[in-house]
Amino acid sequence: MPEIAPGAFHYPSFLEAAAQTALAEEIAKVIAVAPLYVSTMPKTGAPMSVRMTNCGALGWVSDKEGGYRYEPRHPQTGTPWPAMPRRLLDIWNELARYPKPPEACLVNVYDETARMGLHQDKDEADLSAPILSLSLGADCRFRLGGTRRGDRAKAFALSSGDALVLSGPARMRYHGVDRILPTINTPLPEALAALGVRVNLTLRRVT
Ligand code: MD6
Ligand code: FE
Repeated sequence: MPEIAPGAFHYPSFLEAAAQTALAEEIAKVIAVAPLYVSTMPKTGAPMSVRMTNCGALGWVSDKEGGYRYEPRHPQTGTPWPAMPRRLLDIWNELARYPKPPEACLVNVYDETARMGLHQDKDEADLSAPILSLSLGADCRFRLGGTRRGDRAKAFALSSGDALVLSGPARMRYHGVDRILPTINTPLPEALAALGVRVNLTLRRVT
């Protein structure tokens, strides 16, 4: 039932309210150590509308000169990323069905106007590992396309507490966030509420 396309699993309300609050508190601690930053696009240097940080051994970064890549340190503080909370490793073990632990957790913070263009996650050396995402706060309209950019996409809402796994034949599907849905709004838990309206975490195996 959660399999919405071969290899793509959507678990609505996977995290109940108390688990969302506990996760938000841990992510707030991550952000306190590894402040949110604005990434820029390769080549153009255009800023992304989403603010980011990471936890885990590696973090996803992007800038004009270096492009998309994983780095062991925060691009502004130069400090290693904070450890991945145990809670996230447990969720990976429950949902990812992959023998090795995630090495990176990208934290994306959206305000009401932020979006994420259609993309493939392909900066990981190990493309056989799934990517697992968790959403907190406002609903968004999420678009899941095919493995070619022009393929027909299906759009659905990702809501607070939802988990999404892209694995196997779905791992290289294009996807993005069309927009935040302001009307059907779950506020972010208190610990994160000052930072934006929606937070998405993506857990990745990199090497
Ligand atoms: C977001 N999510 O929900 C962006 N990528 O804000 C992603 O880009 C994503 O949800 C890979 C797997 C699951 C995802
Ligand atoms: Fe993605």
